[in-house]
Amino acid sequence: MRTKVLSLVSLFVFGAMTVFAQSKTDKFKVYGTCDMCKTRIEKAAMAVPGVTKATWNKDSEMMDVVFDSQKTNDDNIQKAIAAVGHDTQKYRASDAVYDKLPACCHYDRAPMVTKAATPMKKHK
Ligand SMILES: [Cu+2]
Repeated sequence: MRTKVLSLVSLFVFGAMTVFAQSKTDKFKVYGTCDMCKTRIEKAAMAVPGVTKATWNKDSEMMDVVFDSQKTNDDNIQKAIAAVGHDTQKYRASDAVYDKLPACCHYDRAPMVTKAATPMKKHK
């Protein structure tokens, strides 16, 4: 009887661990401005197979995602978002796609891609 209970417990623990291992939560920066951006960004993220939840915060420009780590990863999601015109923490949208966004959606692009981001040493 005792071993039966133990094996049931271990089976349950193992099962729970597997579920937790698959469902991964991540947070990263996505550049955007308005509610239209929010819809576009979330739609792009949700279209990635394995993504179960995608929420973009307009004020903080932070993206919260929940996904199955066996089906996809952080990079795939960020690439999908960049593909619809929004720069992310790791990936830059192509200029052609960015230019086609409605005017209200033209966010300030990441500092690293502007001309102002010249290395400090050159000023000395
Ligand atoms: Cu917008």
